[in-house]
Amino acid sequence: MATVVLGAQWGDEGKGKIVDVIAQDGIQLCCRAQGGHNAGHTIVKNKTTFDVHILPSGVLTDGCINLVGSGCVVYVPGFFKEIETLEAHGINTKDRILVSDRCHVDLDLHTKVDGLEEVELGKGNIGTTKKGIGPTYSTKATRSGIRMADIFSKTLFDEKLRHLASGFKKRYGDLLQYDAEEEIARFDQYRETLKPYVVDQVPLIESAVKGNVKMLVEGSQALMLDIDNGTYPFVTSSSTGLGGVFTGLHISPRNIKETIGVVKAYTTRVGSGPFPSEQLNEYGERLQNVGKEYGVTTGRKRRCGWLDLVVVKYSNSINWYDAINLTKLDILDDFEEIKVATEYHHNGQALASFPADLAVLENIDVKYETLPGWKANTVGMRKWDDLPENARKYIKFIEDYVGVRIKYIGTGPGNDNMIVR
Ligand code: 2SA
Ligand code: GDP
Ligand code: MG
Repeated sequence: MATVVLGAQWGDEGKGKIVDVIAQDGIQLCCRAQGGHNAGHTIVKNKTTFDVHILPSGVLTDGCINLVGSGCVVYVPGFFKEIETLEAHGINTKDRILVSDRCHVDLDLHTKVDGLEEVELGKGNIGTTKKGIGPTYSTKATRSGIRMADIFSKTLFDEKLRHLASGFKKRYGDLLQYDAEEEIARFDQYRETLKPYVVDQVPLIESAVKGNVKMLVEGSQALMLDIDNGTYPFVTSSSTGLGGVFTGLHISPRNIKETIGVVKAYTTRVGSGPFPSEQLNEYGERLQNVGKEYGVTTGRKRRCGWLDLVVVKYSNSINWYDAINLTKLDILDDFEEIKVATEYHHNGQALASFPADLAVLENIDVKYETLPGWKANTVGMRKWDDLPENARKYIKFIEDYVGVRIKYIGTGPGNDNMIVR
């Protein structure tokens, strides 16, 4: 049976931490189903901070096998670099990391194209991580992409890569500063080293399911960045919601024991696009500073605002969470009052749900409830009863509004800074 962890807002809710916490409970196989090295998941263990990007966070749990599933895109140099960094920090990764042969390969070519696409969009740019994610999923969808399995046939790989490069050259001309032969030569180096990692995940997952292996699925990015359900086009290019688990890993819905939605106690977003509860004022700045809200992959400042329950409810309508992990509660410790967005109004009418139309979204009036702060230190708390009364009220307010139990409450970055109810 599998536990699934999914981001419920615009990402960086703290998925890495909860994955690490749950992995301690005898998880044998930890999988990523989508995304690439655009992700940045932070785990703080014994006061040491680790960041993972393409590898599942289960890599930090002894004995846990980690699979980069078919729905992911893999930037091979980054994959090796991550392994190297972990090894340098004393993490033994040997025989614990697998990559599906169906993953698409994110090439330097895709990275260059990502940059050019953003330049072309000008002011309307997406604010991507510039890791080649969009172009890799694009070439996957147009059926010209290269899969991990293709790497092992040099003739096929070289031919596909040259074909792909010449297509983009036609599109971008001299703006595309890229040498296909250089990238081909790099893959000549990777070919043998990659071999032990690459597997056919179909029989692997089938036998894991049949053998009752304890599985954990780590979502990356979040529902509001989902290619179908997010704030399109200001989204990433993969299925970040529950649907992506099935296309990326082919488990059955019956194999899911619990789906956990990770919700930050306020809201952040990195990159462009709509953000109704954003606070472009001292509150936003305070959340950014106190919450140390910087991108783990790009170092960009994250935009900050109040918790938006319209967003969380919408994401629950799509992902059907069994439980919520509310994170970073401690960041609100010093606020006199805390606002929570509860309704969007458009032309004087309350909207039934998060709207698809960005033009509507631009003209909404966000309604807030104001709750009293608790003005007390909750850092490191591990018991529900120790929380200040107003903090408990804040949590219950969210629980009642969304209709999902808040089972885990984050009170600090460390993996032991957690209340389990
Ligand atoms: P992309 O690069 O094509 O996936 O970008 C498209 C949008 O998706 C957003 N995105 C993210 N949002 C939050 N966190 C992400 N990971 C890093 C982190 C981000 C960073 O953990 O901090 O370091 O900047 C992530 N990855 C993609 C992206 O900002 C675009 O809005
Ligand atoms: P992810 O992409 O969802 O895994 O989240 P990130 O790692 O990008 O960002 C979450 C940040 O918040 C990381 O720096 C975590 O160490 C930190 N964090 C997670 N949970 C908590 C919490 O409950 N309190 C505090 N203060 N920090 C937390
Ligand atoms: Mg992140």
